[in-house]
Amino acid sequence: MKIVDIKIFVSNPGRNFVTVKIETDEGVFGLGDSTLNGRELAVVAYLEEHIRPCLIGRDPHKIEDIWQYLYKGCYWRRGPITMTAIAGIDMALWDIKGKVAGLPVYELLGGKSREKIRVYGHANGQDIDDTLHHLDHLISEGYNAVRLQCAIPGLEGTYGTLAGKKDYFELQSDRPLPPEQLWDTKAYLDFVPELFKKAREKYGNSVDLLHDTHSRLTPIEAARLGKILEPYNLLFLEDSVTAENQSGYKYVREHTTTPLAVGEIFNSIWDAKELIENQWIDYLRTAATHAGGITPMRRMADFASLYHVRTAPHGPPDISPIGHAAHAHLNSWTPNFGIQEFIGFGGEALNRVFKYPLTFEDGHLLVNDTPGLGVEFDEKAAEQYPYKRSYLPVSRLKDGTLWNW
Ligand code: GCO
Ligand code: MG
Repeated sequence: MKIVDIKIFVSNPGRNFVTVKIETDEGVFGLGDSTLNGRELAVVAYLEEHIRPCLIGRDPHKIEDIWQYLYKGCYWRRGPITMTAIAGIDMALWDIKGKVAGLPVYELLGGKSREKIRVYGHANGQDIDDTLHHLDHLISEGYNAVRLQCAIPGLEGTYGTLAGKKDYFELQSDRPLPPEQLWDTKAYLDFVPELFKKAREKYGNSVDLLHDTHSRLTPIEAARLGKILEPYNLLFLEDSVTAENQSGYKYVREHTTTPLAVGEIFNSIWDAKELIENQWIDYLRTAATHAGGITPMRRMADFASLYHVRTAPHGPPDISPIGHAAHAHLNSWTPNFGIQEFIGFGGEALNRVFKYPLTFEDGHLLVNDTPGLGVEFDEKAAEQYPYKRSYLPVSRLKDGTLWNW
């Protein structure tokens, strides 16, 4: 079997997605996700100019060799552009192998370790009542683990608080320049414990709660937050600090028993090595789409399992249904799987372009047994939704200092 072409599709059915299609001489094709929010076209150029020519004529069954070839062979290892480009190729190759074998990808990985995949949803609001109202709604839909994010008084556009509005998808796909938002750590730390206090008063321990700090704190601030939140028994506190310097988590860890999660911007195991082997974190949030695909995610999960770290893959709307499907197959297999972030199946346009192999039931995702990854992609429909440049926001402190968004 030979690779005869690699096509790249950029579409915006609600937000931008980069889809890789590998075609073979036997007519079987594979699909992969190479979406890097806000930097999509850099990945497209990498795929078209620097990967496509090298793979034409190769045997698509050699997934490991192709992965090593793209990773080691480029000399400039790692980085989000390279690893997101490799991810789309790697997923497409697993998709082909599954289709040829007549087996879903989870069977190729070693078979199911569980029948269903536990997910957490997002409850957001403009104030605490609004957020808890959203939580009520998710509980009534069957969720039993929910991330709470609430607008901080005085901080317009606080991270994660748009989802309560119906245009969450659109707002994030219509930012031709990066919007600027205000950040104030003191206002945040003064406010956020009240959100969890009220949530526990209302629901007791009947629902698992999570929270994303989106890397806004220093280690000692994060340590303090973790400690204050201990009575509210979070499933995890996500991205409390940036992790370029992994030992930042040592200080958070030493001061709190609130479980810690990080990893959505990691693009290789090296970003997490110290975090894992020092047992500074509890959950690894790395995504297949941004870390080189299914092949390295499997290795990361195995490595993490040696240190009691569980996986909790990043599941935002800026990962395409193919990336979500890759996670579903990985999560079905991963013995040390923890929980999957999930915020629904997207809008009408998205569902016209992609068909998921997943269903939501009682707080869990179920993956069907279609061979390969199981996603269908309608190329004609995708053409109706052209790419739109769109950026993530940036954050500034009140005095103008640029901060972590
Ligand atoms: C999450 C994330 C996202 C990211 C987004 C960036 O936990 O889901 O933090 O909201 O900000 O994916 O592209
Ligand atoms: Mg996050």
